[in-house]
Amino acid sequence: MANSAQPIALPNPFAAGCAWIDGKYVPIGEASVPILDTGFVRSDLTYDVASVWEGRFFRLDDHLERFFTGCERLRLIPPLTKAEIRSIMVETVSRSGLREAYVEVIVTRGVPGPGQRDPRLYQPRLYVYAIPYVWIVKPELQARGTDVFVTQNTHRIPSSSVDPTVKNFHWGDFIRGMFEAYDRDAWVPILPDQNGMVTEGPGFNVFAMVDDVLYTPVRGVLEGITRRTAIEIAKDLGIKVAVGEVPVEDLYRSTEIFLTSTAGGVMPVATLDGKPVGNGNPGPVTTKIRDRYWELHSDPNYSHEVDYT
Ligand code: PDG
Repeated sequence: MANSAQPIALPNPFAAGCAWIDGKYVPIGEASVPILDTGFVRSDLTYDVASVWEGRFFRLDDHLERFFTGCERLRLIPPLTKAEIRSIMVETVSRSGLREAYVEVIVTRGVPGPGQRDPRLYQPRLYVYAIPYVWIVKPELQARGTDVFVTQNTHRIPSSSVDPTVKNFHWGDFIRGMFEAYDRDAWVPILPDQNGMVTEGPGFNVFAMVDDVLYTPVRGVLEGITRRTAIEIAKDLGIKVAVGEVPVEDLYRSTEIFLTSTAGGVMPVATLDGKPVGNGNPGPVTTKIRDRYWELHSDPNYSHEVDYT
């Protein structure tokens, strides 16, 4: 072959995603977990997910604060400082080149030594990865609103067993709820607690407009960063917000319902248990909050630029 001095543009090995494990950055497809990690075999971990939109991290420090509070509640000591973890999260995105990313950080209790059973003795392990942005409800479906089912045979796991304010992988109730929803031709479930109060769904919080007040459950839920943003936006817009107990019956008389998550933003609901919510289209309050939510992604008070160089 002829000798050529032409530089060849190699494809970025991190383009599909970049992970940080054991001090090294690896392509997402090569990232793996030791099989004895108690995060995997015991769900003994906490995690958080932040997002990058148009090359900017959204409320990263709020995510990190929640993450560290979660670690403390589980008596998990992260192996690195908040500042170190923050820069690794940024670096995974920067290496991937992804302008729209889903960025997850996990701390597990670790890998027990041979015969060890005392979780106090394990070395906590850190995992970080960035992959392309994830939509719980795809934008095309958000435009018309999604279809939701309130589960009848699945309750949210009680808070006295698993603290929902600490982000966790105990998704048995959610996955069961998802199958219940699919069986009813719905896309996502909303899970009630054992007293018939609305909690949340697989990866999102729930809001409902009832008698011109915007309700969202106070207890039994993750205190979502998107939830917090939606509450701030609603208050700013002069909408009355009530963070309290929300009986499932109230969902059935609501004029608008939307779901909130880092993975998808503010997601309008078109039908509940097969019946239209309001007139069956995304409502005016939902639309205003959703538009403002995306606008804030370029606001320096809420977001900061990723350095991709
Ligand atoms: N409730 C639960 C149980 C969640 O897992 C999430 C977010 C939320 C509420 C909303 O919180 P926030 O607004 O801070 O995102 N979980 C999704 C995981 C998503 C998935 O399904 O992959 C997220 O962090 O994006």
